[in-house]
Amino acid sequence: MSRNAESTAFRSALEVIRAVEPRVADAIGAELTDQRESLKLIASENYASPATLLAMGNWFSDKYAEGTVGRRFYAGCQNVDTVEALAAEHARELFGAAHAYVQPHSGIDANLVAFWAVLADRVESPALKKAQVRQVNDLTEADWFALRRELGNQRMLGMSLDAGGHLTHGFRPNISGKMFDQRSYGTDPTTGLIDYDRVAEAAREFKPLILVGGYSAYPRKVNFRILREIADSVGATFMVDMAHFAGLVAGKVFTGDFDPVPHAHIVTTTTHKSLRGPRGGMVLCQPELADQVDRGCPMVLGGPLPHVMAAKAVALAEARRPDFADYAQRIVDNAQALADGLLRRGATLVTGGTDNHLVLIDVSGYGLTGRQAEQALLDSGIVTNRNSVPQDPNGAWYTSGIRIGTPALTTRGLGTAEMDQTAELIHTVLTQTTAGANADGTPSKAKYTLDADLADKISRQAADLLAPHPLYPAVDLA
Ligand code: DSN
Repeated sequence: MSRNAESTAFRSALEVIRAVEPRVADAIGAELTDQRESLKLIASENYASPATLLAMGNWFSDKYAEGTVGRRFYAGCQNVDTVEALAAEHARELFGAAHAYVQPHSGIDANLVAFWAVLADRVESPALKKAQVRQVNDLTEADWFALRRELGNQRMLGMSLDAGGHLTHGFRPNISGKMFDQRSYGTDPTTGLIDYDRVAEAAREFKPLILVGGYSAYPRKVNFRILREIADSVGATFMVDMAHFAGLVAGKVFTGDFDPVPHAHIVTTTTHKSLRGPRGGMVLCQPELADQVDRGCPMVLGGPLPHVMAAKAVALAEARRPDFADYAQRIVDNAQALADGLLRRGATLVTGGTDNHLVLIDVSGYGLTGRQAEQALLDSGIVTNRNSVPQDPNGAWYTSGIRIGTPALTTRGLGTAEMDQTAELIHTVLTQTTAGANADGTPSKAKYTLDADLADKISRQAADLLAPHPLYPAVDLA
C-alpha cells in the first residue's frame, strides 16, 4: 500500500466534509496539528493506525445490529457479522481467551457488561432466571421484587481510587458504586505496592462476590495468580480490568502470573490505550460466562457500533503481528527510561519507578498540586494529566500527582534517549513553576506562575524532540 493512498484518503475525506460543514473539517485538521505538535504523555492515549482510523469512517455506521453474530434483532446484518466475528476471532487468538465480546463502546460499558454477567451467573435467583429476555412476560410483580432484592447489595472488592484503581470498580461517582456494596484494598504506605496479604485479609473479612484486579494509575505489575487464589479462597469471581495494559499483555510483555487472561474468570479492556485500536471496549471471559456476556446489548449497551467493530478487527489484526511485541517492549523500556531520568533529577515517583507503561510523579516535592503541574506542563507543550497519589491530601480534583505514560510517544518512534530528554523538560518546568496565592493571601491549589519565555523555550525543545518522528508522516493535509 502506498503512503500516497493514506494521504489521498484523509485529504479526500476532509474535502467531502468541508463541502458540508467546513468548521468540522477545520477542527479535524487542527486536531491533527495539535497532536503532531505536542509531547503527548497521557498514559491512556495513543495514535491508532491509518487503517484503524479509516475503518471507522464508512457506512457500517448506518447499521443497527443488536444481538450477536448470526442472531440479530435486525435483518441485513451479514456484513456486520463478518467484522464482528473477525474482531472476536482476533481477540481470542491474540489473548488466548475462550470467548471475546467486542461490542462495548467503552471501558465503562465493558465493565457493566461484566458486572451483569457475574450477577446473572452467580446470584441464586429464580426470579432472575425467569427474567432473562425471552421469559420476561412471565414475571409477576413478586418476581420483580424478589429480583431487585436478590441482585441488590452484592459485594465488590477493588483497588482504591487513590492507590490507582478505577472509578468503575465500585466508587460512588460511578454507577458501580451505587450497584455494589464496595470495599477497597490499597497499597502499602511505605512501598506503594499492593500488599497481597492485606488483600487476602480484606477478602476474608468482606467476602465479595467479585474481586476486581486492574488499575488506571498503578505503575507496577500485578500478580494475577495470587489474586485468583485469593478470589478462590472466598468463592469470589475474579475480574480484571486490563484497559491500561492490554497492549502489554497482547505484546507478551506481561506473561505468566502477570497475564490476567488465564487467571481471571472475566477480563475487560478498552481498545484504544496501549492496545492502539479504536476508541471502544471489549470483554474476554471463560466459557461459563459467555452466554451472559453476549447479552450485553441490549441488557446494558445501546446498539453496537459496527464501524468501530470493523476498526477493532483491523487493530487486533495489527496487534497479532510480530512487530507489536517489539512495540510493547519499547513502551516499557521508555517508561523505565523516563522514570530513571526523573529520579536522577530528584523527582519523587510513587513506588520509586515503574514496570509498566506509566509513571506517577508526586509533585508535592516540587511544592505544586497536580492541577498546577498539569497546567504548567501544558503551557510548555507537554500534555499529561493530574492524578491522585496514595493518601492524597489534595483530593481527586486538585490532586498531588501527575500521571505520564509512554504508549503514544513510543508509537511515534521516540526511544530511551529521548525519554531522558523528556524527563529533563518535565523536571525543568516543575522546578521553575511556583504555586500561586488566592486574593486573600491563602495558598491556591490552582494558580501558579511560570515564566512565559521559559514555557516557550520548553515548547520549542519539545517540538525539536518530536521533529525526527513525524506523526502520520504520509498524511499531508496542506
Ligand atoms: N480515562 C481513562 C484513563 O485516563 O485512565 C480510564 O478510564
